[in-house]
Amino acid sequence: MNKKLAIAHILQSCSKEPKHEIGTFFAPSNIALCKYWGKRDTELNLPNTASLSISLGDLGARTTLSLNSKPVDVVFVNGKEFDKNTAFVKNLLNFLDYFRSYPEMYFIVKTEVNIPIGAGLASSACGFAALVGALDALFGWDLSTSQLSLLARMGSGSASRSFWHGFVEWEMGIREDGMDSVGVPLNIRWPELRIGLLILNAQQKILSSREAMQRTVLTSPFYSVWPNTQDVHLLRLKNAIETRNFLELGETSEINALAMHALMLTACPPILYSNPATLEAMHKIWQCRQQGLSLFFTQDAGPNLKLLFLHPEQDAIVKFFPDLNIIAPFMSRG
Ligand code: 2P0
Repeated sequence: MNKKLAIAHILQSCSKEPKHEIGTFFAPSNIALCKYWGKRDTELNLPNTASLSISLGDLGARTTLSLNSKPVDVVFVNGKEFDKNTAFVKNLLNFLDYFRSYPEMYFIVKTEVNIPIGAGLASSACGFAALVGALDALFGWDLSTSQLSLLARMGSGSASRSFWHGFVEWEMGIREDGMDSVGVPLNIRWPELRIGLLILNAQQKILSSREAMQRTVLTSPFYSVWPNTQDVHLLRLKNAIETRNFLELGETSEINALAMHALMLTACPPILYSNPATLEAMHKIWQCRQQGLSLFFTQDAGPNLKLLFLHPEQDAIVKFFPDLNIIAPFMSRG
């Protein structure tokens, strides 16, 4: 099935005309503890494995959408009109094409993003989720959160996990049309959990995750072991979350991220997102562990690290990493 048909299927009984003047939606960014790396269908963004994430609370994207009476799309990011040649805007506008009821339907997109774009902090995840949520609000579709997740997944895979706070599993699904490849919240709270964003380089990445994962699938001789590794890590993570076993959660998340980056190193040509500062930070984290701190990291398609720890150890950890941007994913959320 192609993307156009899959989207039409979800929107089959939905209005083609906006019901409101504007639609607004906030989507939190999410960080995978068990990574999505490789697709079985590049058109629908259907993954080779399930993945599991934690949302970043108030960090994410708030998008407001309205129709433009002028025959042009305009995209504002953080108050500034954004260059349409950037990958971020190009991808958003290409995806919007699937939602125009007629070719002359143009949009004004205003997005407030409070994380660096394209630096491996999941800006595309919250960007696409917020866009789909804003479309739903503008047209008054009133879709379920699962349906929004299905739609956003077709914009960017990880966006399927950006509709909930807390832990979210993106179920791999087995259907060819992808209608069972959707985000599902775990509904387990862990108030002491903290994520520390260690920004080592906020520049745009050179190679998109989309290209990087595809190259890994096609060229790494070790990719065949990835799905089994994921099965084991996902089970361990879910068990760690259910039993609030932080050591198991931290160890498994760190190993999963390192396994993904190890796979990338074996792609041809090789892919390396880490820089010297990334490696230095890893060594520091491992030294902290040797000194008894329960501190772990995960890393996405960029040089930055996301540290994982529990609130009682925060003061000790900040002494080692004074510039850490600390997120409490379960604070003030009911
Ligand atoms: C993840 N990443 O699970 C993994 C780990 C980056 C590293 O999902 O091609 O932007 O749009 O489906 O979702 C980033 O990839 O890729 C990603 P597309 P996406 O968070």
